[in-house]
Amino acid sequence: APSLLTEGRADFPAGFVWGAATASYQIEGAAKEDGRGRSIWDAFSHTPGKVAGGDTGDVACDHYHRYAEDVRLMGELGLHAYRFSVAWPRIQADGTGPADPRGLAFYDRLVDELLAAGITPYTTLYHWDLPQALQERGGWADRDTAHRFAEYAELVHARLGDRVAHWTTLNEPWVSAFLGYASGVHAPGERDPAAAFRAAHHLLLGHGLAARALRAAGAREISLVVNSAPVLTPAQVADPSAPVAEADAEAVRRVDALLTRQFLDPALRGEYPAEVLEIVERHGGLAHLADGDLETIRQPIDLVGVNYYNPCVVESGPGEPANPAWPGTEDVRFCPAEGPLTAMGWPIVPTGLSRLLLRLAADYPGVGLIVTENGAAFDDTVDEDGRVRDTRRTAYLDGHLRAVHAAIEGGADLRGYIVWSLLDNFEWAEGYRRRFGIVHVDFGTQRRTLKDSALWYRDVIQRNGVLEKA
Ligand code: PNW
Repeated sequence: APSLLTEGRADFPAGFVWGAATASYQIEGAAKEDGRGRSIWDAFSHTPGKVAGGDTGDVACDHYHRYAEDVRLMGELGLHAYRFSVAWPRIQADGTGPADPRGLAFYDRLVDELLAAGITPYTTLYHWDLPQALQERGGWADRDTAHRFAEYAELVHARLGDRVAHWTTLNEPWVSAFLGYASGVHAPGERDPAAAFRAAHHLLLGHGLAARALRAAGAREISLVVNSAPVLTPAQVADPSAPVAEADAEAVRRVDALLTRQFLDPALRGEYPAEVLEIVERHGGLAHLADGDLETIRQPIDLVGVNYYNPCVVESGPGEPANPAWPGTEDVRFCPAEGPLTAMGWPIVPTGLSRLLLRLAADYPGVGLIVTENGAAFDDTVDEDGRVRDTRRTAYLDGHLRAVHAAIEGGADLRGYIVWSLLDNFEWAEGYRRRFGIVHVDFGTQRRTLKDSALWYRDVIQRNGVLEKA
């Protein structure tokens, strides 16, 4: 029989959750409305030279005002789930104190609109927009931020918890810590590896404190979302069973420890990988790890959300220049992407997703998995007839859904698939020039247009599967 990884009809299990995702700073706009405070992304995007084209999230998709229209689009697509994040500075302008009722009221309206349309809200509490006032006290490099985060989480849950069952504490702590504090490509734009490791630990501590508080308040399902990827040698990308030299295997283990195990081992097993502890000792030391932290971090959680875009390809490279996002890998070569690329320059490797899911299922038994982000940026334009012919996105999604299907067949406890993104939006350091949406947004007029991939996704959801050919 032909492998369903490339063709043939693939049906998903009954109850499989189909969704689409966004994040507050990337879509909301209304940056100064209803008491919203400044976040680190307001400060960063308004600093010349940080974001392509000088773009900011001041207006973005104007979703703050157009949420009802956007929920209508979700309804047209037949989405089961919508994954969105709450902007912390709308709830607490400076990150402390009582909740601003105006900020809470926005998410209250959004949740009600979703429920009325039959769409299940998946709420992420932190998708990178830290209140700037907390950054001025050290941000995630400071331990107190973890406690502030747990308080904020309780405030949001107190208002939405009667209607929202699915709660994610953090989105992609690796990106927050290492692009924010080590490479400086993201807010707050620091370049201090020791601060990045402290940030990673305090993000985990915030996750644990918030998960404990959410559970005590009755939250039904709690998850942590990580950006993960299989770490492979160049030969393994093409041939999974290609032999790996010991020096390359060691490079692979170290990068995997930093990317995935640094977060999932503490959260699910209550321990840091030895490779990470060894690197942290050489980058600022371990003094920020307090007694009891790992017990706090290891809270029972229901799901791990997996954001996957492409594999991470490395080999041993003695004498390589340091890669600022990866402290402790000075002798590792991060290999340039090969083969077909998206507009981000990211390689398209669907089998990376099945490998990743099967590996996580094997290494972290007892926790459910859900793909919380997967998708691709391409240079989409609206044709004269009003259509957006994004055939490469449809092919990307079709291939990755087949990989998801293969992982389920292989035994992974995979609950759903959430595409990134519902809308073209503010793509962080890349600004608006990188379009990940299945819905096109004209940022001049705010007009939304369903791309061909959105219409295809609607049919996938309807039949709960992919057809012979996309
Ligand atoms: C994720 N990297 O970000 C985020 O969760 C989304 O907000 C974002 O829009 C999406 O992926 C597409 O980029 C990442 O450099 C950003 O490894 C950068 C990296 C990974 C994930």
